[in-house]
Amino acid sequence: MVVLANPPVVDQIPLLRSPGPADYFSAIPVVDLSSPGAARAVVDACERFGFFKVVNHGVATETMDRAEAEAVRFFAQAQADKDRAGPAYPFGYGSKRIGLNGDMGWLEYILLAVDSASVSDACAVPSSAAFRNALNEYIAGVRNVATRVLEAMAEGLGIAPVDALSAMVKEQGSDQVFRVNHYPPCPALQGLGCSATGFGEHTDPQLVSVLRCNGTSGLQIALQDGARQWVSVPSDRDAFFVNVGDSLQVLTNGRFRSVKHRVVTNSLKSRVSFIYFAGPQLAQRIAPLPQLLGEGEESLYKEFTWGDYKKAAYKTRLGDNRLSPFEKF
Ligand code: GA4
Repeated sequence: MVVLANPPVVDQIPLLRSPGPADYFSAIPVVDLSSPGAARAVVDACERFGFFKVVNHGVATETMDRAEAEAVRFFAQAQADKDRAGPAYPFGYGSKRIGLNGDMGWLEYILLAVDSASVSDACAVPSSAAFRNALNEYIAGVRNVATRVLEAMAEGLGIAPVDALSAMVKEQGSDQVFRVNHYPPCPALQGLGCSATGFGEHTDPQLVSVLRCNGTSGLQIALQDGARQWVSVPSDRDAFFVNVGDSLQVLTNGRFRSVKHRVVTNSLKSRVSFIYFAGPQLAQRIAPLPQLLGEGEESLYKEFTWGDYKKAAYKTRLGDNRLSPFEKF
């Protein structure tokens, strides 16, 4: 048998089948955040897919465009200049390596901590005032969207008070992370029917993640009905996409599912995405909300805090099931 090696440029990066037109999923739920039906629509989408698109979110197009333009300018710098903004851990610029345990993707990124509603002073990156200001304006907007989405979830689930979930991510000291990803095109694979993995399959750890991307598609989610099927999410630069994370799956005792997702690199166009990860304080207990447990219904999970989860998460590979150590059954 002849085993063909990956072309040298994508050495060590797993390849995926290139998505075709039939892989695009047009049935992604769309939630109009300004409509009275938003709460019900959010809950329905979280139960069915753990994923939905948000429109009429109130964040100005200029805010998104300015942050994107500054990100493009940052990534267009010489490699040596970008490397000076590294390493990625705990916060800063990184390239190809994801996490600490050998995962690789065809991307470069900036990982940042968010304090209250802006980039934490603990992050030296980005050093450009224009980029930092643009990100801060964007973060204030996207954080507000996350809050409203979490309130809609509580309302739709019939939980009181309505800030039962959103307060966890708004409290002083909550663990909020922000990531800017740049997936350069990978022309070496053009016409081969395969694409470089941009970001390998995983679930997000936090309550929710709110993503915005430029006009280049690449995000795929795994449908949860029966046999696993990867579908491509059509890009929409004017909307946000929301993922349910592992913590919210536990808080709802599995009623909302944390969605597996990944990014496939385009061979010709670069993709830029911003993701805001809404996590709680380290000491926050992650357990099903009592109001969601039916009579006699038990938690599916052992007791743990967000700090316990995080500590364990950094020992895992991207594609691992990070909730399995906490499952009771
Ligand atoms: C996945 C979601 C976010 O991008 C992230 C990632 C984090 C990292 O890049 O440092 C992790 C990954 C993510 C989960 C498991 C660990 C930690 C890489 C990795 C292998 C910032 C996050 O919070 O968890």
